[in-house]
Amino acid sequence: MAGDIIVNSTLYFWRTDKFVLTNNIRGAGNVYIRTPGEGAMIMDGSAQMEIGQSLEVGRDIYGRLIIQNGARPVVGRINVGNISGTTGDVVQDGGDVFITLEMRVGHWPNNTSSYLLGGGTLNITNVPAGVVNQNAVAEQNGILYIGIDGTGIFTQTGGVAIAHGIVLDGRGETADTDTFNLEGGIFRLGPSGLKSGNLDNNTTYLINLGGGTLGAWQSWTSVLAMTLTGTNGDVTLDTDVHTIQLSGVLSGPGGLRKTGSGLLALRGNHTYAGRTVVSAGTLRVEGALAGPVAVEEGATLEPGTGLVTLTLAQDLALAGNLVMEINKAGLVLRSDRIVGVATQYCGGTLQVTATGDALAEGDAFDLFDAVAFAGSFASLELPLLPEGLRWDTSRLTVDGTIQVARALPPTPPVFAAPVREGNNLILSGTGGRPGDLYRVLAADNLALPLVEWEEVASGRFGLDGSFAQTLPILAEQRQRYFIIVSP
Ligand SMILES: [Ca+2]
Ligand SMILES: [Ca+2]
Ligand SMILES: [Ca+2]
Repeated sequence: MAGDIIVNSTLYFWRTDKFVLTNNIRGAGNVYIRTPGEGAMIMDGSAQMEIGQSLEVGRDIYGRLIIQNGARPVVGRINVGNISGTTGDVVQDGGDVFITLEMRVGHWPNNTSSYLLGGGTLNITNVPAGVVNQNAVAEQNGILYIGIDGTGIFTQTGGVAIAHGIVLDGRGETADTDTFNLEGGIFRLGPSGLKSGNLDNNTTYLINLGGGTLGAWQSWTSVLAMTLTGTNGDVTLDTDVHTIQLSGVLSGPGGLRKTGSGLLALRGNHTYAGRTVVSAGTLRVEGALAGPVAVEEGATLEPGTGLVTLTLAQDLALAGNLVMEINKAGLVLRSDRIVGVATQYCGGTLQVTATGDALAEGDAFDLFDAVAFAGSFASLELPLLPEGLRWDTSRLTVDGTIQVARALPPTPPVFAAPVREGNNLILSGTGGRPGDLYRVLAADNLALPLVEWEEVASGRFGLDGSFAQTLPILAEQRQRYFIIVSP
């Protein structure tokens, strides 16, 4: 059959062979795919499909759809597995799929259906009014549903997907486990984030995160448990400029890498064994991490919001910014703390911010507990202290404490041995406060009161506290005394 097909009701494909779609299909209706046995519909761009309602893969009878480069279907929904006991499978190796309403994998009961995204793009373009409320209400637009009355398995090994959110285990327990496997490619989520049905109360789901990127085109949150599998590497969580907040337990043998300039906020006691690498932006943790943690140059780590103890179990390597808060309320001194560290490699910047009452001599804050410390912070940004006080950081990389101490008396500048060059006397020395003004005073009689000494030179101490002046030696002067004063 040749020519374009207009579908304003429902068109069934019922084939037992693998066949390429060669008729353009468009209209307001549905297309149902039935390909029992070894059959499959292949979309490779030979013809295109643009329909307003549902493309159902596995409708009443098993169905299989293969989407390849060149294909550009635009459909209201893709439903995989429809009518009780009917299974469907979609394999997308390439092409660009546009879903204008929503997508369901494992739609009807008694089926386990799948979608494998290996390449191309999957775009669920609809934007619901707000974060989806999946508490016994109908499915909503903009969402990838993995398991509704049936079971859904969505696996991504490549390509780019985008949706307002993913909802797993939409209507509760089914025979198999609703599963999202990320092993490659990029999946960007919007405000609905990652949810489970019945307001996150449904629990028969698995979120397996390996190599690949879970991103954000808007800020999103999830309370769901996730497994960091390490399959094809550690998962990348790319916040872009947004915030991703995860408060379900993250477990498994893998690790995670935080990229993007925004904020990744982790809450809870996470047990994943792999590394946590902060490559860009801010990682804020409230709770515990089991594996080693590294903060790369330009990236930021902060324990929680407010005064929080971050419990680690392995090494902490700091090369970026570490932001710690301290607080004084009456006699009570509290601070953010990082404890349980094996070896803490210090580098980059330690930034400490203070709230509460004014600090006083003797106030001490224990910021870190580590078995061993290595290196030192390149830069310390500590709270300003009242006049006459200073920070004693001598134990910072010994036992993790900083303490308020009395300011050291200023040390006076001192002259080096004078040098004669012809009829000039060169007076130089060290020990001044860098940048401060100084004056050199002179007198013939050491007993003269200082106020009567003659100013013979002035200047500013160098960045290293040094100074130097060349003074002419006058014939009538048999002996001459010099003193340097500042200012
Ligand atoms: Ca389920
Ligand atoms: Ca904090
Ligand atoms: Ca300590």
